[in-house]
Amino acid sequence: MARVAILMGSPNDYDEMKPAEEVLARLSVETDVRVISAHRTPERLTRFLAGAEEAGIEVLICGAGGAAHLAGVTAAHTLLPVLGVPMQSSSLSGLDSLLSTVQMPGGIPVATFGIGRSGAKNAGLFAAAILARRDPTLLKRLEEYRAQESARVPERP
Ligand code: RP5
Repeated sequence: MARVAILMGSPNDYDEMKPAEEVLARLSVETDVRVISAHRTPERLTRFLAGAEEAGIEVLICGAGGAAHLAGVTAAHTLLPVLGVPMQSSSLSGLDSLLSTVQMPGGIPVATFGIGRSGAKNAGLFAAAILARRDPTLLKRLEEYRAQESARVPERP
């Protein structure tokens, strides 16, 4: 059963959002990956969110670009933690997506990550860290992941 939903505004966001899916797969956390746009498919978003918690979703990761509303609108519909990943848009290199995602008015929080693939990867890791608070086996896998990543860093260039 998926514990993390990874939503993105367009199929064109998938390449940038894949690291979230990949890192969670490496940690054996099941994900539900969907294309849902806050402005192009608003009913799809409300329908999905209405059933998300009951379906077992505990964290939502939302990637969108441009005037990126997906994370904010998602957060408006749920009390589950929402992690926002700004996509690297072609016109403003993702600065538009970053500001749209991060500048939520007080009251409806979106935890916003860096632009693009590293932001997606960190959002995946952060989702795992949230779940690991109540899941000792996942915490162990997260510790192993950290150790493996540290071991990959050479002492000299
Ligand atoms: C947003 O508009 C999507 O998240 C995407 O990043 C951006 C452009 O979408 P496409 O025109 O490439 O489908 O809704």
